[in-house]
Amino acid sequence: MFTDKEAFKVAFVDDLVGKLGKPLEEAVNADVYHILGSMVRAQAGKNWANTNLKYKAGKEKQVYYFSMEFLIGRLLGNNLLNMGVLEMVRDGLSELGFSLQDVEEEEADAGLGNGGLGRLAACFLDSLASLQYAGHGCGIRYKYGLFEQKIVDGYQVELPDYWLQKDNVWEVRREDKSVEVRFWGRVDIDKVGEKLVFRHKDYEAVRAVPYDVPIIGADRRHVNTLRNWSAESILRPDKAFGLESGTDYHKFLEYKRSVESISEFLYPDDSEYEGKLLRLKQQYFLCSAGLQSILRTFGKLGLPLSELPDKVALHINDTHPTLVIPELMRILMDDRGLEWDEAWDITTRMVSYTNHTILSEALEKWPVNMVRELVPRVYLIIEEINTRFCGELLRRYPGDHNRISQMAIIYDDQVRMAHLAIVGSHSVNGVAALHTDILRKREMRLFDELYPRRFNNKTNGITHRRWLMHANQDLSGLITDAIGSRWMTHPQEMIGLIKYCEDSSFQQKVADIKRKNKLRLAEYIKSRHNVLVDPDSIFDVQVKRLHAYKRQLLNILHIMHLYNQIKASPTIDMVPRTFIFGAKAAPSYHLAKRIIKLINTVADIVNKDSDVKGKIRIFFLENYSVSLAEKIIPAADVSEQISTASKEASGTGNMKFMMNGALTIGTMDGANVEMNEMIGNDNMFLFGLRAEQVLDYYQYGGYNARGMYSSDSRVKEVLDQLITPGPICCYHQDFEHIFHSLLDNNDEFFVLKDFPSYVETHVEIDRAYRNRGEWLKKSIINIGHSGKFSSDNTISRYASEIWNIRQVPL
Ligand code: B1H
Repeated sequence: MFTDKEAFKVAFVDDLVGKLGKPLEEAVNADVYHILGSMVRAQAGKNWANTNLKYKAGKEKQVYYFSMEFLIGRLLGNNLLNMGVLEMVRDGLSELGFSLQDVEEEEADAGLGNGGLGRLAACFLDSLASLQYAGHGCGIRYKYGLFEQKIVDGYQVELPDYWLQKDNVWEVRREDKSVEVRFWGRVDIDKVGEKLVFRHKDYEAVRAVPYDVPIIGADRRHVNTLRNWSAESILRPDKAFGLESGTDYHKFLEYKRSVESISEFLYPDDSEYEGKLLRLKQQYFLCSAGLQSILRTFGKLGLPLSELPDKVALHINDTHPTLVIPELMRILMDDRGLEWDEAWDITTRMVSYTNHTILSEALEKWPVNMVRELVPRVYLIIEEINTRFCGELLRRYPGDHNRISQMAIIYDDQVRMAHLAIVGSHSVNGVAALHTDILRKREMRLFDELYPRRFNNKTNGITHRRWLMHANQDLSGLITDAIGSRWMTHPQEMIGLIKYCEDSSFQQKVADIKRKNKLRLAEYIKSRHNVLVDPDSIFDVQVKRLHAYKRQLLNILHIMHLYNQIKASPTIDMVPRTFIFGAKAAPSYHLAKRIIKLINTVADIVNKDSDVKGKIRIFFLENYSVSLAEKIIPAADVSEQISTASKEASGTGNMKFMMNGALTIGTMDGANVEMNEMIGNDNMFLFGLRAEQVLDYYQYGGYNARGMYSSDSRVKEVLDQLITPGPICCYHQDFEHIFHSLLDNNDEFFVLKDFPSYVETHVEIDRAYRNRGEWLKKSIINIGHSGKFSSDNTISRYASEIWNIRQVPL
């Protein structure tokens, strides 16, 4: 049905009329989405079944990527792209009177993730399938994704994201693949002969039902699986609760409600963690259900358990699925009868772990009591792992109790999940060179000393299919015109663009595409804010989760300073700028919410002020999400990557902007450092403290924020505006909190310290933008080097250096 345009049109109309029972003329975009999506699903279905047969027949080693988040966004456009029929379908639909772009808007944006960590998992799935690897996702089918953000009177308001209310054509419920997950209860220990036998009694059973989503690779033949688990009550609760007698109906309802809450919603924390029981329940639910299903698949191969590590790799995306380790031990020992040593050898050879942050508030530590009560048998295994590990340490470092307490898995009545993950795996990777370096030399130094070969770096990546080929189709076409189409499968070949960086006709084409993308975004902004944005202004963009370390505050304080300058001398010469923000704050993160309010307050004042004469405009675009990112990023001129050095493990937005030709203003943090290695100081705008300096300040002290306030009149002016009655601080004490975080708490993230160099660097940007040829040259150099950040590249390295899997041609 996708062989050619005419065949497609016939099949499409036929399907639509047949399934919906209405003539084509009456079809609305939602109908078209449903029919087209179902056709794609059906087509992919055949390849899906085929792929699975092939993997099974070849007994191929498979990798399972366990993640609490998969921020996949919309699938229709990307599936059409990967199937190689995007243009054909677009033309076909247009001949039938529909716009594919409008149809794509009908799809719910699957927001089952917070930010970078979840989006990385989604990019990895795309690369795994596109590179023909047998690699699948293992996640949770949250009924509610990350909240929908509304801005009301400048404040963030959160609404539930009931994404399933919209038509979801992709997932398949697989009732027959359900498994049971057990919580609570107690463990009876018996001795049978020499052997201890552990029996989990009086547990509460939960049914885990998988919903499978096909992940279509770019050769369309490879279709892997994202298996998302949903929690339901077990099928015969009447038996479990003695309902025959009719007395326990309330108990049953209570049970059902509590079970369903497990996959009810995604925790809205990013780079932070909440020690809530329900979150721990979610984690164990994912680990146990995932493992049971993986072992069932392995069982069909008829191989001995000793071959498990040759056939299956398990990857944990941060520590959130660390319970995979003790849960696999439990299954291997209690259900399959292996001895500890053999089970441990198998487990550690199978599991690998990615660390995504060194922020201490994000390091998971679960209270011992909570773990022991919720999953009693698993807790006993964690305790045993800890005992054996500490024994090993004691033999290696006799008498060094200080070291041992620093490294222990259980300490101070808490289970340190990162320690469990390091000890129970064969590979620990950071997500950018600088981040891995800090892990090895500082945060995890003692572990690196103990296991020097375990730590390694895998710099993050992004799929160039979604972020360039789909989001920026014109640029993608231009690249192909210039260097041919091989870059689509070998993104590093984008480097061939460099030879055009000074070619003025190529530069002009790049500029025209950027302008077109800016006009498109301007239209979107007009539809939301009813303001016409000047497409010839510099689009200066910061979109990412709101967090103090990401320093949206530095950005808005700088804008306040610019505004002060304009008010002081209204004829000041500057290239007009449009500052664009998009950011969700965790609902309980008060400081972050104040910063949103500040951005909106400043925006209100500046956008209305006639003195400004369009020199600066500020827009906070609400509900930042994957689909909104796809509209914003191709239109950006300047990419703000301004985290406090050492704090942003990698960042991936930085890569998306680079790939779309924006120039970065950034600190030497995360993957910015590697970007700088590729393109040099001439092609990006660096500023601020280096990571070493920041870490030294933390270690040895010596920074005085008040000093900055009293010595720099620009700093003093903007900070005073936060708390003295005037246009910004007109009522409430909205911004006192911000003021105090900077001065009384000595500016933990060095906003004031980096302010002067940030201001200067923006002046440089203004200067550089005026030289169109030079700017476009830099832009092309950025695009040309960005192929190195394709997640295809990242995934190849995970595959060969961590998972030991090979490509499976079909
Ligand atoms: C990242 C998280 C994270 N690091 C806890 N850590 C969460 C931690 O719900 N929680 O409890 C959720 C997310 N997310 C990000 O990962 C880093 O900050 C980015 O720098 C990095 O690019 C991204 C992908 O590696």
